[in-house]
Amino acid sequence: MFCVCVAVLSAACANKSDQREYTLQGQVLSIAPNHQQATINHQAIKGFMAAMTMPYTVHDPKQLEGIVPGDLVAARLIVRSNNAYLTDVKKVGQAPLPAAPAEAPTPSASSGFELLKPGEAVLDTAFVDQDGRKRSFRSFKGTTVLLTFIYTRCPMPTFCPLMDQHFAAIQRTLKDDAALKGRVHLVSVSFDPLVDTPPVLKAHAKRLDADLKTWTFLTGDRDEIDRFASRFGLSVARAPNDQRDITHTLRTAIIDADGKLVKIYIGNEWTPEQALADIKPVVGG
Ligand SMILES: [Cu+2]
Repeated sequence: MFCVCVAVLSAACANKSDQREYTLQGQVLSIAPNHQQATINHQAIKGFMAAMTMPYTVHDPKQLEGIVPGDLVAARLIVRSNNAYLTDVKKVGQAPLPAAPAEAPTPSASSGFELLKPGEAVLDTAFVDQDGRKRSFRSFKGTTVLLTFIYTRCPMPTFCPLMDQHFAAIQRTLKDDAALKGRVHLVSVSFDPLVDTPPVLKAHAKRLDADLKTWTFLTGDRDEIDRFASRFGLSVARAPNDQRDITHTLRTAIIDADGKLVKIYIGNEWTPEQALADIKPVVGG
């Protein structure tokens, strides 16, 4: 009888096992106009992530009521396999805001990096793939490319890991779609090449069950990657005292078989279904 009780108990625990909870402490740098997101410069979260500046969502805008930039807050960070949000946000103090902008400025013409426009050719760039082979971006010509930017250590399920999951879902669809099979290539570029070496990317690809004939992971020279990525509007900021502390945005792009930009998705709001629907006419045309 005792054994049965234990079994029931552990089953109940297993149900919640994909949810983790952490305490987040930091300073609010900005709050989105809809009060559903706050960018917080937070301390290291033991066992989860390094100190960094990241946007965090709340499910209920009331959570951010009365909170203003500069406030020091403590909150509970709930992390699920494909979701993360803050709850119980409490103001615990106040401090002057840092002078530097929270996010790297979006590249503008003045920084020398013009944003690519649809129809423009994507600049050729030299990369190295997960097998350590040199790979120029031009080598993907002849296939429609869905490109995204990630780093393998990214701790936020709603950021890089979500892009990986979306690409994995698209890869599964491509396999079964007669019209798209062999005509679309997935490319994930790491903007953390110091850590994401070819063997690291290869292991990452394996975890994602990536078919390397359809999905390529690229790394390379950090400055070249930054230059390449900034043309898509991606911003990556690395802490001056710790280059591994990365704050970044997300960009995913469709590039046609001639190497010309078709479309850029901003952030993590796009879906695999949407991307596939947008890719179809590009491949067909
Ligand atoms: Cu990330």
